Amino acid sequence: MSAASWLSPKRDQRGNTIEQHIIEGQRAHPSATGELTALLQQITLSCKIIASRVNMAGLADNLGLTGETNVQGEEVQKLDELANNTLIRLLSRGGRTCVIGSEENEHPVPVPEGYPCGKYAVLFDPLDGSSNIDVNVSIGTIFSIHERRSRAGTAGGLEDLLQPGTKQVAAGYVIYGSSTMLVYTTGEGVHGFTLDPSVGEFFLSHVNIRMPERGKIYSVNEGNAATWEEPVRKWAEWMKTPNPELGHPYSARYVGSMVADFHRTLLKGGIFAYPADKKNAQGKLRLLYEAAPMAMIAEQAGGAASTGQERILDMLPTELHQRVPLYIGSKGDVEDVLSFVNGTRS
Ligand code: P6P
Repeated sequence: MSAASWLSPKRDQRGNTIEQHIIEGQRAHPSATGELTALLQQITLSCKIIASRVNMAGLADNLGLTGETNVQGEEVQKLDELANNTLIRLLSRGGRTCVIGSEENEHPVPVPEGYPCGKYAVLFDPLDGSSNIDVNVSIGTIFSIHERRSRAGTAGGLEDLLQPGTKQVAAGYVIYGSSTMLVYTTGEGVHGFTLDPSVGEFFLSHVNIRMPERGKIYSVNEGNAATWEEPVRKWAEWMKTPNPELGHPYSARYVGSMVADFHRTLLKGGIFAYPADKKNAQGKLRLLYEAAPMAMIAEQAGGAASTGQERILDMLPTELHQRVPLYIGSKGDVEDVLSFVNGTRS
């Protein structure tokens, strides 16, 4: 698409920046104050900075470990730290948030003394899949935005972060891959923006992304199969047993970076799963800043997301870093795995 077509008044929505897209969306909500727009712009700027560092990590000595371990007991990569510090610095001082929850920080991160508290609570995984950084596999930033529950003007806290996924005002992710793409929803469909590095701006490239009813790909770490519950093992076997009526076997794809595996599932359909296992009794993925934002996106695109026992978005969180089993993707494919997990199919 030539630059000129982005400027012509007759263009379709493609080519809009995120700000233009939100403002056009807000026309339907006269009460919108622009605060969410400002917050999304702060997140977007943070991710542009992260993208620039990720894309030259090998040259700028950002690869490798810091020697620290985070609250998850995972080795902290230099880019993890850079991504986390960038998001915290821009959001905690941007006047739109009252508190931050980050995968890299054990406790809620407050707004610094002397800076204004805003009306939003933000949660993020600053650089998901970071164990793949050194081998140049796609990684990503995942974010979730809630309106604060605590009194305006006061310091935010845990009560503002521990909210069910149904209360999310917005959710999204940025995937740092062959191109850098931001995918987000404010509850009015799912939209994708691709970064044009020549101008340093994200432009609308995927309008109203919809997930197919079923796909042809299943994505799960089968190296864990011996530690799964029996019904999950039976499901995985069923997915790869030839059955032309069902379109089985599905293809197996597993990157090991949730943002990459989910992004493919969103665009092509199918299912991504991280079941509970004997190593991770509650699953490995975190509810508040991985499963819940991705579940909002999946449902907004016509898909589904479950723990195996309940809808992800209905879960009432009790801890900032709590983990959940996750089955997410095309509605039909999620229903199929639940039929095994719930025992209606064996
Ligand atoms: P495993 C990355 O560390 C992550 O949190 C997700 O991005 C990814 O889906 C999962 O863990 C991969 O875990 O155990 O398959 O390596």
